[in-house]
Amino acid sequence: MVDHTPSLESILVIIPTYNEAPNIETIIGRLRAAVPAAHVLVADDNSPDGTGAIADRLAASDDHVHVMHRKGKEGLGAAYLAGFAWALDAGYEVIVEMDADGSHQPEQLPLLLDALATADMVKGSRYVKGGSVVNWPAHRKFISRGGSVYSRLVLGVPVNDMTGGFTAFRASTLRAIGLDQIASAGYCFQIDLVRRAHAKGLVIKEVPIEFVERELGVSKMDQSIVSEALYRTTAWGVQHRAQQVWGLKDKVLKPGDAKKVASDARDKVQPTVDKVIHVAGDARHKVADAAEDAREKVEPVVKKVVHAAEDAIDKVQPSVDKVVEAVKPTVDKVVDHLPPKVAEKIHPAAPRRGADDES
Ligand SMILES: Nc1nc2c(ncn2[C@@H]2O[C@H](COP(=O)(O)OP(=O)(O)O)[C@@H](O)[C@H]2O)c(=O)[nH]1
Ligand SMILES: [Mg+2]
Repeated sequence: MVDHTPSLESILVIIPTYNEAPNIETIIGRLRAAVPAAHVLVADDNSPDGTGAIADRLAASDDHVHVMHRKGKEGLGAAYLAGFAWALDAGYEVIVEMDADGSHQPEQLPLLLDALATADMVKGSRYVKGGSVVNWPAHRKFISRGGSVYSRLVLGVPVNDMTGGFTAFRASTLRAIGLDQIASAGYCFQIDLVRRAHAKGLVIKEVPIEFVERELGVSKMDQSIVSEALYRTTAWGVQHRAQQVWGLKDKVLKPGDAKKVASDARDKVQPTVDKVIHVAGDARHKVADAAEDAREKVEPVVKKVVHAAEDAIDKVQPSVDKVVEAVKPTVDKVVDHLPPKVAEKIHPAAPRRGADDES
């Protein structure tokens, strides 16, 4: 699906924020230094700590910085969806997701952008060779790593860091994956994007990154975010497997394909049928020819027999006539002596005894 190289002059980095006042200025400064061409969109959910106001101040002095003020905390997924819509509308060719707290290092963004030249979507990955996590407590490592392995397995998607949020997309990728159907709010939003891109057959690459836990502010990760990721991923997994099974069934039984299967089968069978008809036709002609041959051969014999029989009859006839003439008087005499009814039956022409007497 990778079609053309996106312009690296047309990059928008979306930074979702909720209470990131201690981090927002630093991260934007680092990003502007690392990739000067990139534009930034801060998608702030009306942070009570004033993050939005800081972003506004930065935007006022830098035309590469933009701010989206959202009405309240609606989750990472909702903020990104609003950011994506804004980016596509503005015509950016490359759209990047990046956290505000410094966990995603702007200095590593060029690695993602380079890889995007031959991919539709590039994930900064903690779980490929060369990737790492710095300063994370054991339980966070466990949840993140476990979540990636679980979602990778149940969804059948060949990506190692499924929950990572440092990602670069081509605009075409976001358009292809059906953003309007995404309901995921928390971290499973990232899993959702990967599985959708994979389902569309898009090229997804991972590049190793070093993920550094935040030093300032607090994580917004909580139990409900983990639960949502778990139940949604499980539901998608079931759906994915079911689709695989139904897809298989469809391959065999799909009603729309019935005609095609039938016509394919007919095309395959037709030559054989033609051959059989041809052979049968040949055979019929051969039998007819053989019968004609036989008739031609037998006919003279039959004619000879008929002639012989006629000759025989001609030869016998005079003798038969003579015999008839010779026995006739005797027969007449016998008839004369028969009762008239019997005589008539045997020899209707015979003169009936007593007939003349009556007249
Ligand atoms: N707009 C918005 N941003 C959020 C929300 N929840 C988290 N974030 C941002 O998403 C990024 C990652 O969140 P963080 O709390 O650092 O998650 P962690 O790194 O997994 O602990 C940060 O930039 C947060 O400010 C939210 O509900 N709305
Ligand atoms: Mg963080």
